[in-house]
Amino acid sequence: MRHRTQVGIVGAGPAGLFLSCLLARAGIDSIVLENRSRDYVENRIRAGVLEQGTVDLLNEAGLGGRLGREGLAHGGIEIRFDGRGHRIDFLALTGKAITVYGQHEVVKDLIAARLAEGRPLHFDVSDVAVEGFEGDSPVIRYSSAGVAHEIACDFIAGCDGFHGICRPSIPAGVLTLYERSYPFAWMGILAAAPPASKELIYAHHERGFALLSLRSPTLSRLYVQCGPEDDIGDWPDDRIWEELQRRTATSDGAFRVPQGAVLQKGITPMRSFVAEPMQCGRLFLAGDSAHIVPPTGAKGMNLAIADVHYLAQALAAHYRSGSTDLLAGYSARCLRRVWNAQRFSWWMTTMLHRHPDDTPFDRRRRLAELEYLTGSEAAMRSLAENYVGLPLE
Ligand code: FAS
Ligand code: PHB
Repeated sequence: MRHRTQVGIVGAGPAGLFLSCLLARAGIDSIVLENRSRDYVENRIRAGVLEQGTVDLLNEAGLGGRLGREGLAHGGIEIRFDGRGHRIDFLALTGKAITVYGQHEVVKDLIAARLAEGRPLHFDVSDVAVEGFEGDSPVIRYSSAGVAHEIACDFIAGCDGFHGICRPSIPAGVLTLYERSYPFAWMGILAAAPPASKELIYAHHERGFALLSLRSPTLSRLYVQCGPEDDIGDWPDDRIWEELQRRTATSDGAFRVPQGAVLQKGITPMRSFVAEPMQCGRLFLAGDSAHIVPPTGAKGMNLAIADVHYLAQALAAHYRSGSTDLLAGYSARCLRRVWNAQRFSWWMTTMLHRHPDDTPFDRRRRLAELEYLTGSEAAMRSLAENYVGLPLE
């Protein structure tokens, strides 16, 4: 079957879905293709922290209703080491807060909005292929329910994540890839347990990093640093609870991590990755298809939202006036924000984790860095302004 649209979007994660909503508000038609089921994407637990800029963009697009009711505004985070907690007061240092609201909730809201408008969003597709994007007539091919489809479009948005097909479809020699793997990963759980604290706690400990986050007054989102090759079988629930407790213990022995049923468990590898440029002809990459940050800085989803904000502006300018300036400048504009987020995420990750090849000097130097950070208003302001999100260009 043949179809025609202005923008073909591959991937229904935060990037693809938010782009489709922004294009609709600009009167631009799009078709979104997703190779997983709706239930799968709506229940895949991932990011949890929205920058103020992300919340503003969702609100400006009329998509912030439930976020406004259920999102949890946080005025700071705690950095914990040597049994002591140090609060980084975002509001005092930057005047901004963050909002804790699960990525899967954002995805639910975006899907509901897309479907309520009766606009095309196809789940469970297969055999997606993109071609012709180096010329003027890009085409997306895919199958659905055993039927072969072809979408002729003006532009393709590759929003299909790190493991998608769009980036690999770009001919060899076009992209420059920048990569760094870290010698550790995160074991993450979603637990039916009340949060241990009102705000997030990032803990540096000689046994490894731990992060105490949350989703609601009855749901905790918790992470412990684990080996890069570990798998879920290496981490029974009681080992996870014990490590969370030991790595976040306070010197007075009073702090407790409330326990509860583990509802989801998963290991997230730690990598930094950037593909430059974020476009090839009429194919534009956005979100994880173009870049990955270690989640320590809570940047991944926020970068994806910023990318498609820029891409929607560029496409709207093209259809409104024929101008191609913003399209030509899309990649460079995104990459300025991406590389700053890469730097911040790398810095948070290397500062807070225990590195297996650390020397005694390294361990002591890292503690000195944490002492300096939590004792210097200038250093805390630098962390705060990056964590809450730098202004969009
Ligand atoms: P996504 O990966 O979210 O979405 C891409 C979509 O494309 C998916 O739905 C996928 O099914 C679909 N797709 C893939 N191939 C396709 C094909 N061939 N055809 C059609 N569809 C296709 N970030 C944080 O800030 N904090 C975190 O704690 C955090 N935890 C994470 C845990 C995991 C396991 C992963 C993988 C990522 C995590 N991230 C985290 C980063 C994450 O939040 C991403 O930054 C965010 O999902 C980026 O959104 P998208 O670019 O839309 O990509
Ligand atoms: C989360 O709540 O899932 C979360 C919060 C902060 C991070 C990473 C993940 O840095």
